[in-house]
Amino acid sequence: MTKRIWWKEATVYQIWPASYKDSNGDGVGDIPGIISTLDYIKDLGVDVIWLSPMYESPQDDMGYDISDYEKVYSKYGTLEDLDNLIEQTHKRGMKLILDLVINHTSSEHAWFKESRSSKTNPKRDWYIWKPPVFDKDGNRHPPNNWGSYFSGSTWTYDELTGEYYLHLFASSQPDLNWENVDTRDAIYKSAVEFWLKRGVDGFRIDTAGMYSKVLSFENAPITFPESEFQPCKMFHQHGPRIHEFHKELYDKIISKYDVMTVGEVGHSTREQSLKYVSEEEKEMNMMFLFDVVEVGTDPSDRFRCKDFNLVEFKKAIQSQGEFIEGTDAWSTVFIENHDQPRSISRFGNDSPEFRVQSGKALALLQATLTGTEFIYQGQEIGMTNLPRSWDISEYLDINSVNYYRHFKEKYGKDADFKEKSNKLMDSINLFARDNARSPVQWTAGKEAGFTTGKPWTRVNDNYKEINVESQVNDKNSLFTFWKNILKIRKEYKDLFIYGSFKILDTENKQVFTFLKTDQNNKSAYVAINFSTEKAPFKKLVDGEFNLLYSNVPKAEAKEGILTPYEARVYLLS
Ligand code: TEU
Repeated sequence: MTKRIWWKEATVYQIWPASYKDSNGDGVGDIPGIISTLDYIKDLGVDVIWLSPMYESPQDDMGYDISDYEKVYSKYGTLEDLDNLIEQTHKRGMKLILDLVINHTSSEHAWFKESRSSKTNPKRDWYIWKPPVFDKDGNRHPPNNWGSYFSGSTWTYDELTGEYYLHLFASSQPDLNWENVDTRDAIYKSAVEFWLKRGVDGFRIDTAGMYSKVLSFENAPITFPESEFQPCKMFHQHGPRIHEFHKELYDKIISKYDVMTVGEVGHSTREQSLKYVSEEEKEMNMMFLFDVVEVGTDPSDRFRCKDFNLVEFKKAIQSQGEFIEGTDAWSTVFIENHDQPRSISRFGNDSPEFRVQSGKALALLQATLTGTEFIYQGQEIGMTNLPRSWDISEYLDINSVNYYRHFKEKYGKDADFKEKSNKLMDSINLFARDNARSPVQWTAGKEAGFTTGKPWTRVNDNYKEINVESQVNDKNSLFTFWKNILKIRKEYKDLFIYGSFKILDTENKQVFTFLKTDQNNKSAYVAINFSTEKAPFKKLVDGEFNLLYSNVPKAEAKEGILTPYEARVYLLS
């Protein structure tokens, strides 16, 4: 039987501080703002809060570019505020985990400033430096053709010492050199131990598969012939020493505390996944895989999206969760985070007619799947993607901004640029990380009650219809549905949190039906209509069906029919 542990049963709520709640009117969310809402979070049924980076940072990548691991970004508050947040969270019986960003620092970090200062500086080797390559005409080029996640080369030339440094993300996010043991020890001490000693309960480990690079630094194969720079995952994802590094981090620091860790790994085979999260490997407790959130996208370029259908969605859920069956490993359940669009806009339907109902269907889906459940701020009230009518100037994320800039440089003079750009804006509107980053809609009042000042990024136009205030006391709201279904998940945890999962209608394009079964062979039957049309409801297994919960009142439910986005969970006996 799967071992019962607190972090397996926890419901985790992710807070992205800049857009959560502003307490002082400067337009940016802050820690006192978070503290003021802890009772709300507790009321939802949350056990653990994951706080996205709140460290000192120039904010080129919204805090995923850290200039000092031991300081709090001043707009978010002080170290005292953070200590207070830990205390207040604990007081309510919840836990707090932080984001651990250790693949790279900001170029403003003191370590990088030293490293770039000269070739002989003792910290030179703390980052990854390489000499330029010159062609036969004497033109300077980066050491190879690797393309960054944020467009352009992964290499930036530094005039001072005449070499390039590596950055898988923005040029202001230089990659740390994990090959150097002093670097690793400094990371463990400053980024990890410093916070564990202050009482945090664990970490979400950023880019957890990327620390070990293939040291040949050879050219990547050509994936996109029209581009100068190419996807280079095979040279930095699950690199040769990645497991040695994670084992060392666990062994030296993490194992000394009763904390939880969840690594952002993204893509891996079953075999690779188990190396990270099998309990006996002693690396991390669980991981985020992107099978589900990236269904229908090109994983090398999120803005080259394709259509996807329910069949692919089901298969993605299957592969993301199934690898733990029969092992001592653990998995996660999530469909939103700060890097993803809003789930109702992507997997449900955000039109006024179906928004709430499809939101409830997705909530029921998540709450009945195996693994630790993660919810992203605003998901509980059904926040949606940004309006398509907004133009590129409203998009502030470095990922979207750089992408559009490169696109314009390349195609800006084409006669059909307007058409091309419209098409790109369709996919930016669907996939941009900005969609998750608009301010949380607390009320129907000015700036959605997020701030009394001018918000740093624009509030979604639909805040009058979608906000916390109108939902907390409404028994039919999405918020109340979430609250109820999270309670049910806990009450029947053997089935929903720990149970095994079996899809019963893989090829059905309209309805998703699956079975959850616990260690005593008791089962739950889940059926969800993922369409805007009526669908037949079929009992695909034998047994007595006892309705446990649904997004349609029992009296209105029809025997053989599922209305649009109707979702039901039955106990079988
Ligand atoms: O993301 C890492 C990552 O691989 C992606 O989800 C990435 O954001 C996406 O592919 C870009 O198109 C993590 C953080 O979650 C993200 O917010 C940071 O920007 C990134 O690391 C760098 O620290």
